[in-house]
Amino acid sequence: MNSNSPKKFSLSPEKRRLTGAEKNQYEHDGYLKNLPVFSDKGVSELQSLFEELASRLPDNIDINQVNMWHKASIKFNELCRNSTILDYVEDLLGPNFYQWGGQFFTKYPNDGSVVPWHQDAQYWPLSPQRTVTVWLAVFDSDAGNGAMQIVKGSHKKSIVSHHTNNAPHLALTQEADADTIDHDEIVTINLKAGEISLHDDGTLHGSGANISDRIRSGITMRFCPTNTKCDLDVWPTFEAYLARGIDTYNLNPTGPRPTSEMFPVRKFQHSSDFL
Ligand SMILES: O=C(O)CCC(=O)C(=O)O
Repeated sequence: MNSNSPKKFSLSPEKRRLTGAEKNQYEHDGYLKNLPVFSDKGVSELQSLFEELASRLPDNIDINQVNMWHKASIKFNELCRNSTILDYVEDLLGPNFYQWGGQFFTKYPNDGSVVPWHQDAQYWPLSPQRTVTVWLAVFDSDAGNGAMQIVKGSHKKSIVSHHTNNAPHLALTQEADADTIDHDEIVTINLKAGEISLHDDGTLHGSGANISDRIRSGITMRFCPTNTKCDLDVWPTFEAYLARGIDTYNLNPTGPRPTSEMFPVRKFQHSSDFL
């Protein structure tokens, strides 16, 4: 390891590949949860990374409003190249895929923030719509501290009606209309720190407020098969970061791995902002 190589996080001895039944469940329900990635030691390392990166942000930057950490930080980028995470993603997407997003979704105790119900594919200009989101729990996440929730099977329906909601406590402005949520199918994505969930970009999801005295933070990593093209008229700063395999399609601009430890200051920054 040369001095520029970031440290690798310690993996859970229970890490594995997805079973056929899990792949079928993902296809049928639009999500999987409780997949092991990091050991207890790895969780401590992960939490230290969170503290380090969060403390790098100036006070006026909301950690939930920046989403390109994989372009800014060598350590974050390396975390997203973790072989166990990529194995799980490969089991769903096949051998060739890239990453385009890397973000924290953090709720400090009683900070009141809420993620409204939404479908990611509703506002992502990607075609075909096949992004898999990895949600990595930095701390335990459960109903008590505002864990993510999903509507099982909602990815099988078409995109539902959304409206704009600019309420300040919402982490996103796109919100699915209330009557599109089937409350009988809601599943809480409770995760132990160091575990991941995976969800389809058509799956309705959101999360309530953290009313506990415990922090809740997860890292999302967005992965697409290499035949996915972004509409650059909508997202001109989009860049594909090949995560595994080869890209024979070359449909998108690509970004270089970061070479230093920087931090994003707004959404959708281009890699050249971090050089
Ligand atoms: O962390 C959450 O509660 C929501 C995450 C989310 O909206 C996403 O992964 O797209």
